[in-house]
Amino acid sequence: MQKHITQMGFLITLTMMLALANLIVIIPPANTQAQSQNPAKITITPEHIEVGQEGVEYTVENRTEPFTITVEVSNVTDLFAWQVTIWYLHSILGNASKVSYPEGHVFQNNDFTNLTVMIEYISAKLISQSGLNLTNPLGSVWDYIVEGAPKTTYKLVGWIDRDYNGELSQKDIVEFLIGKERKQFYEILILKDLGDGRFEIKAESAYVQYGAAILSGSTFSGDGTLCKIEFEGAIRAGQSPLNFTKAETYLLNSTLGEMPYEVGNATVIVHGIGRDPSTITINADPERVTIGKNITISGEIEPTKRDVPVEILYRRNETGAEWKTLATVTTGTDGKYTYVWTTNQTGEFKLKSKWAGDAVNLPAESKEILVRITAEGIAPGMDIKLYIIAAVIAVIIIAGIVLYLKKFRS
Ligand SMILES: [Ca+2]
Repeated sequence: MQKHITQMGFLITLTMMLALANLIVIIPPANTQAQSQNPAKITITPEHIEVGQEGVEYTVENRTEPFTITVEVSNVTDLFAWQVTIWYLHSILGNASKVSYPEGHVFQNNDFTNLTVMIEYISAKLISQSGLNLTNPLGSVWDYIVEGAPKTTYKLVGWIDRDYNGELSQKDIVEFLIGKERKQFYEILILKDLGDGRFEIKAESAYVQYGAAILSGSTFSGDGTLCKIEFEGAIRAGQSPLNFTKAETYLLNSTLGEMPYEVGNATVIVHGIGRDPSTITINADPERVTIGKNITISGEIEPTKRDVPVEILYRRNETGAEWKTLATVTTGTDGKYTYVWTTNQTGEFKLKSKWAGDAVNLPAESKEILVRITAEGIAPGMDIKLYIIAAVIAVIIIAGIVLYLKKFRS
């Protein structure tokens, strides 16, 4: 019994000593207190990048000069693991090409491991679940639609009115909440009114995610470099942020505690001629006619373009058949175009339309549609065999009538 008490006494003493030791650690010395007033900071260097030349049009094939950024930390204490997520506009910068740990990075002298290596590009189609207030889209819920993947629900939680037109539009940046925690930024390329209050957007997102954790060695304190990110060169004039997604950026200490931090984002300015994407639609009415009848071909350019030429092309629906110009028409004040095709040949034809773009928008080509022109006398859609059968029946009936008339006369 006595022994037990002694053991318990020892345990209590040990616990008290440990608590005291903890207290010593917890009570920060004066300089640490100064550090807590200056929290850790994650920054991109340089914070201002300018590439490209005025008057030049950059594309995926003709990029600006490449550029590289480094991600730095300052004021960290006991850094054990880190992850950074940086998003940017794919329409301007394309994809980052490489991410790496540069010479002298924070875990250089340790045995460490990669946490994540992601250079991601996402092209998405989203449809608002209900009517949308374009001037106040925050809180709206969207269905994220990917072919062959289950439908996911995204909530619009952030909005940057990039063209300052006061409403959700092409060029704007939206922040979507995916699930409970994940946030992702998207640039709206096309915003389409579905006519029933709902809207469809075509949007894209691009980001780099990178990290590291120590396997063995000592944690890092002070200022240093985390990683280096290389871009092959911008693909379009404009301005892109290089911004941290805070929900997916963290600094952990050796007790896996998250260090509070501030961020220093960066901006890339791309000089040159910058144009936005556009789309063009095509419809044919009717899609099946007999030769000599009219097919009305119509469509529109998005965003609306008045008095611009639209080329309508056609080809036989056969492999190797070449596209020929059917007509060149001009859009009206409503941005729509129409052409009435008086058909003069039979067969199945593919139709498409295109426009050449202008100073603000890139050219676009429509999808291909199919029309069928049948010989005169054949009801549209009627099979040729049925036509022969009908002709045979007609001949039999006529023969019958002739026979009947002959009998009647004789
Ligand atoms: Ca806008």
